[in-house]
Amino acid sequence: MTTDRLMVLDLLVSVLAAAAWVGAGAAAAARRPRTAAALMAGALVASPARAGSVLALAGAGWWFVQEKVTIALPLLLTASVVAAVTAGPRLLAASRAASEAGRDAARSPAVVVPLLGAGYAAAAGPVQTFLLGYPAEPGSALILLAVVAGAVLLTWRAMTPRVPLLRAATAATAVAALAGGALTFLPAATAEAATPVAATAGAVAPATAEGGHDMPGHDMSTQASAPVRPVTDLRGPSAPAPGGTVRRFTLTARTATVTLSSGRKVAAWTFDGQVPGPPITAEQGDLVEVRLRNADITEGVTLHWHGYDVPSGEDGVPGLTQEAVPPGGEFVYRFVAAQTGTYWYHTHEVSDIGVRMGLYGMLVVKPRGSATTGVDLTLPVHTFAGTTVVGDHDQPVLQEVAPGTPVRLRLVDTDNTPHRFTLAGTVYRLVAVDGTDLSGPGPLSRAGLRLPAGGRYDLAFTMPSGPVVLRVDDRTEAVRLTTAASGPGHGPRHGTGNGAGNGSATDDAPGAERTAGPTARSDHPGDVTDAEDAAAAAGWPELDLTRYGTPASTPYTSRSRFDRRFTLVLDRGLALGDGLPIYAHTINGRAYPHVATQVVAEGDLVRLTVVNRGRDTHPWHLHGHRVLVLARDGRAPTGSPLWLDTFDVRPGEVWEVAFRAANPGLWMNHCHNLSHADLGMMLHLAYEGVTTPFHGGHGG
Ligand SMILES: [Cu+2]
Repeated sequence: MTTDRLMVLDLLVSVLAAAAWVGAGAAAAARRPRTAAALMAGALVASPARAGSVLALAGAGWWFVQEKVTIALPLLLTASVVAAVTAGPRLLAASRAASEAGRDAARSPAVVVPLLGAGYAAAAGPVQTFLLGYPAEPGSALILLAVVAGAVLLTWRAMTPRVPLLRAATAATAVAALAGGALTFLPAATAEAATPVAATAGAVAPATAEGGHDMPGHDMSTQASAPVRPVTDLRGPSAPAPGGTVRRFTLTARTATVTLSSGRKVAAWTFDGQVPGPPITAEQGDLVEVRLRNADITEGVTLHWHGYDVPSGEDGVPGLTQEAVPPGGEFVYRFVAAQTGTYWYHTHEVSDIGVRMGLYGMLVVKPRGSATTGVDLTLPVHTFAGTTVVGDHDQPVLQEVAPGTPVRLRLVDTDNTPHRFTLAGTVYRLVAVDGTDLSGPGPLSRAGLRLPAGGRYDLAFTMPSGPVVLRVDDRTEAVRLTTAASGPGHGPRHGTGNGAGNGSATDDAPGAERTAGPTARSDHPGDVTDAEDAAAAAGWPELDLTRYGTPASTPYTSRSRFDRRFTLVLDRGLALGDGLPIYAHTINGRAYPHVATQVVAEGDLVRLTVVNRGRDTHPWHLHGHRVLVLARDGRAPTGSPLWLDTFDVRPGEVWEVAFRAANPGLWMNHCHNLSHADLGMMLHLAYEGVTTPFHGGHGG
């Protein structure tokens, strides 16, 4: 059983146990001893069963059961034994008696209070898991115990005025609650004062108490020797690499009404009045210079180059690497286009709203001197007011392509959630992920491709003699490629000009007019899929990227010696946000800006473990570095090495990734579901000695 299912099963068992105990107590109070006895029997099955489900879940890792093993399970089992011993015999006698006296005996405090008490104790488990999350700490555990004890005392007192040692018990409960409160809130209050500094100047003085076990490799002496550099000194060069040219762009952020392909108008925040913004294209080695201007985005705007490992001062994180550009202001970004492939840019100021409203565009870098042949479409998928839009198309992108033409489709997910793609009508290859070419990508057909939020997949194939259809989420037809002779695609050629990717389409290249050569259809007669059968495509199984392609050597592996190891346990729970307690998306029980900064030294080999014990998918995104996947759920990839900048950590999953700290600076490390990031799921990765002159309170 998967960890995710075990988590659900355990939750189900814990709720059943609580319901059975509370139900037994309620039935006894209602003078129904037989019902009460039956429910108690159920509770006595469910409670030990919970021990079994917790034990099974423990196999996935201590992170998944920490609060259950230390608090919830001991509490449940103890209360169950007490209830069975004290209420059990009385309840059995009462249910056998079947008389008025028996009914009255059932509702005595000696029966009802232990049964309800076991119910409160059982309910404390799921309440703790949902409200407090990982990790359980002594303070919150004391508060939880005090709440259970208080509820028991209240119930008891409500049933009879003669509760033994009521005053002493009440006092003990109050003391436990106060102690728990002090343990929980006093460190938080001091952290509040310390952390905004620690979060940014963490590079200078990172040895905060909350660093804890997350910084085992941290050594103050190495830090002292690192030269102090402000992040504003870590800027791009002013000249291209040898052979490259300077590519200058100006992007003006402004509100605009954008007309989609159907004629529908949407209010948007745009770069240059269009959504997506103008594509930025370059060849490897070029110097990209982008002048960002802000016309009227009152919240401010920046440019972050998603997946592109620019110098830290060009990374566009407001409050950390620059101030957000206000209306009337500007900022010039410069970087050498060192990485080839498919990337994107977006604002990082109030990015949850800004990106959703349209402040994003494509960044595509091709190898130097690579001849453009065939069809190359950049297809950013975005949701505007509930409608799936590809580029600026809310209708399928239609394009005629001559059979035999090489086709490349660059899929980009600019939303907060993953999208599932299917490509029907041809055999194809997934040639690149997050801009990096895969090793030995084999032919694919009848596959569902799940693209994480922020991620990119490049698909390549040779145009067959029939139509090819790309669908999103099994309902939206995104792209329909037809040959002049085939199918219903004889209409206007929406795919060119202002089409998907805003002109990234480069059809009608020399290769496009060739007559049919060997096609996938004749190469793989058994593999070709019917482009028209949308229902069949919806049933295609999801491609497991960790088993796709062929292995290749990597500069490090899971057996390498790591200089630093960090673990991020993702969950939900009450935590202190930016000043107020919120129901946060937490990292190790904390929310931004109170998550300990990860400190590294230049040259370190860093291992990052990301654990998701919540119910949401978290697309994890580290700025400034590609990470190599070492393992998912303990299993190393058996296919191509996977170099990613965004990886989906689904409920119950444990990802192990590694990177070389070779890009000094101050970096965001966060969930790319930007609404989760907004609710606390962010932290900083800081190189020793790098400082920021900005306030450091980046919130999105
Ligand atoms: Cu998330």
